[in-house]
Amino acid sequence: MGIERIILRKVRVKMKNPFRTSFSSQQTRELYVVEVIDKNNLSGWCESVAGMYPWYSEETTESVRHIIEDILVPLMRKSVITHPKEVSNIFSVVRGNNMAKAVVEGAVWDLFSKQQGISLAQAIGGTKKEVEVGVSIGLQDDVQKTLSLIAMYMKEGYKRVKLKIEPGNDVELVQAVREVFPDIQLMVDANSAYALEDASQLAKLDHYNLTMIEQPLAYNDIFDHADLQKELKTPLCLDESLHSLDDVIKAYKLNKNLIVNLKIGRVGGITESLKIHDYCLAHNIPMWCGGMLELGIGRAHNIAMTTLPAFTLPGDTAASSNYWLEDIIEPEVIVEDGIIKVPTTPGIGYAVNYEKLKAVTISEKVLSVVDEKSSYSALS
Ligand code: OSB
Ligand code: MG
Repeated sequence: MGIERIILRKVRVKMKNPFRTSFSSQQTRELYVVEVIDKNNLSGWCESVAGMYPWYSEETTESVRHIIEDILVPLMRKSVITHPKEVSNIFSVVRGNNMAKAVVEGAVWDLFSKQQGISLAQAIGGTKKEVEVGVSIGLQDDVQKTLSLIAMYMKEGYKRVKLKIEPGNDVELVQAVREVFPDIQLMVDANSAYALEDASQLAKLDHYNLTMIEQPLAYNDIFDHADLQKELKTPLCLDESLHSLDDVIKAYKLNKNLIVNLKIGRVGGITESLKIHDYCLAHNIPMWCGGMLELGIGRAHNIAMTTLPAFTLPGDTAASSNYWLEDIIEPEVIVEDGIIKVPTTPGIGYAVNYEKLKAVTISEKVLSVVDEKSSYSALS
């Protein structure tokens, strides 16, 4: 593919409002934006979804930088990359660190699509022209606030609402929402805040016609979730504990009611995501594309992923303006009647605005991918 260099830009951005889950409240994000540049000066883009602190998963903003700079880029220097599907093989000697792998691989996929002159959606085999999306609502100080947020999102046409819950902030919250919004597509996400002993409390949620309960138990558990499912009618969805196709296969073996939240970063990239997608499609496992409070580049990747046929449930890719005063892509991601029109221009289909990117960049590093000893430079 003629990849010559990678630029790592650390950006700092402030969200319009704090986003509170059972594990943290955050309003500032620091993340790496990765630009992969080829010998014709074409650029591919992706953004890291790792948090600043290891509250959601082990990875952090800076662990991602370390792994990219000190491990993944040196591996790339020793390899010839002719297709983005090869990148996950090259990285497979590295255990874990999926978000670091995914941000580099995602940028290579964007570059590849641009080299081919096709959209990223097309490059991965997606066919949908538009995708339906929902919205994730963080924990609020009072129920009224949640109700008015839902009213606003319903007016904007979002196809489903996901409520964050935590012990002490669950059944009454859902009950209050259901009284005002009896028919909306509603689900909850506990981000691992419960234990198997809480089964009877979680079973009360069965009365509210929820599409699913996302990751109630430990971030690294698959087994107990399957036991919990036996106590619940509402399907359980896994987020934190699915890192690969193997994890999905095991979770489905144990629980035929499984729903999959697919996050490209959490599973190590687009190639692994495609494997998971194909498995879910073949086994009729409902799936949807999760979100990690992304800027526009990350949203664009999620939109492309959602164009694949097994993504039958609305995902978490809200409009850029839901979280950001100003995005770094043009145009921003726009949601109308709960629908995003999938861009058709090459790659991710949104242009990075260098001025806006520069305004939020706090450090920048250029890494050469071409090595004297590499076969790539010997060939070129
Ligand atoms: O559990 O899906 C999650 C945000 C950060 C970390 C984990 C999660 C979330 C969200 C937000 O729910 C989804 C979004 O990007 O809108
Ligand atoms: Mg989740």
